[in-house]
Amino acid sequence: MSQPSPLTAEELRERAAEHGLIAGVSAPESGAEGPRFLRWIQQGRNATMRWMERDPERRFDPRRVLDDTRSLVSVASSYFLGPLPAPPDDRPRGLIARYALGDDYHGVLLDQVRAFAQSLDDDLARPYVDTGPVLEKPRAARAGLGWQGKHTNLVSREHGSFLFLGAVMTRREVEPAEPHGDHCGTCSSCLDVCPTKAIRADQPYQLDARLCISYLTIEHRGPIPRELRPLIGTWIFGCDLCLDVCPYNRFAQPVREARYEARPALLNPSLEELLAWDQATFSATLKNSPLKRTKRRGLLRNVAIALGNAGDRAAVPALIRCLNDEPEPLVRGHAAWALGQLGGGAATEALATAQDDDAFVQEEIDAARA
Ligand code: B12
Ligand code: SF4
Ligand code: SF4
Repeated sequence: MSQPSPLTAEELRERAAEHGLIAGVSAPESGAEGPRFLRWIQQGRNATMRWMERDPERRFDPRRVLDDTRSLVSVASSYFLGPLPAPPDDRPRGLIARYALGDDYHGVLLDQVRAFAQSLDDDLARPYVDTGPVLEKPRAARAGLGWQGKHTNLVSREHGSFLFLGAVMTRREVEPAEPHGDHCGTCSSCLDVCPTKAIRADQPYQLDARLCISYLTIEHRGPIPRELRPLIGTWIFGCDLCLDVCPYNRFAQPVREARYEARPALLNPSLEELLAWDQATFSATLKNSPLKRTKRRGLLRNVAIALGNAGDRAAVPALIRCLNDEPEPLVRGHAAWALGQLGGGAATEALATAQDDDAFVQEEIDAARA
């Protein structure tokens, strides 16, 4: 198979721009991210995301995937849509990370990245958006698209930090970019705002996924550790606190990608209404939405925690119904916890008489009574 001819960095950027993408290139060899990634895994900071431990070297050396790789092209696309509307009233409402308010970016962006990869005239080129063994953030930083902020996400001076990333492995030779340099300076806003200290002031640039609300509400499958629940606030899918405070987002221009526009059902959703969703409503409302990832039981688990934290006793009847009828032990157990948090006569009475055959739910009921 013939080797595709080299491409200048400028030509590459132009081709990417035709597909709505910002692009840059790094050489295939691993940089500092390789040993750092291995250390992160050794420290267990990947929580239950055990897939990251499999063949870890593949993640920082693309030649283990496509042995002829000459360039690792990093791409970025903004999903910043500007300020979000305020909640219409003071009833308990859930917070959803911006990236998940519209259509699933995996589909939207991967189509764009695939089309861009085809324009490289390398029939072996491999496009990825979260879908392959690439450390997309450090790669994008090495490719000159921005830098990894203290919250670990890629930040760009022009586009802020609400950016999706992707990558293309190619045999095309393109001159690698000059890395961008770190512009966080003495700022520590993202470290200060993190409620769980998933990124600690004394360990910036390193995230402990075990403590991150984004991990807990999206990737974590079972019960959420009890001591972390109060810190989650009303986030029901993901968390944007560390991105929201980043001063570089002040300069970000809103983009108009219709597919990332917020779905009305997901903007300030009423927690009580969400708690009443059955499987059919869940599937119909969340077609092609990132929220499907948690399945119904994971989302309702998060909704129950958010209701427990919102502190509005008007939600007690909805939580009691959930305790009695809900088919998922995971949801019943977290509803019991929420009732314990809200307290008051009706909640205390419901907990006093509640009994459950499921050991986890019964343990939660006992703990909530206490
Ligand atoms: C696993 C994963 C998660 C996990 C772990 C997050 C993490 N920080 O890695 C969880 C579920 C928590 C998560 C959360 C989120 N994620 Co996520 N996630 C991923 C995924 C699939 C893999 C990331 C990975 O490999 N992490 C491994 C760690 C070790 O990598 P790292 O953070 O870059 O770690 C480096 C630094 O710690 C550094 N380092 C270590 N020590 C030191 C010391 C110094 C001094 C320095 C400078 C650096 C340094 O070296 C490490 C190795 O390179 C990527 C997609 C991909 N394939 O890359 C998306 C991705 C990173 N996620 C993304 C997004 C949008 C999010 C959320 C914002 C979603 C949300 N709003 O809820 C949050 C952000 C939370 C946060 N503060 O990071 C985007 C980020 C885009 C961007 N602008 O950077 C990505 C790239 C998806 C995409 N294709 O767009 N995510
Ligand atoms: S996403 Fe939320 S919990 Fe995770 S590091 Fe950022 S502020 Fe902390
Ligand atoms: S909030 Fe401050 S420290 Fe955090 S990434 Fe942005 S500039 Fe860097």
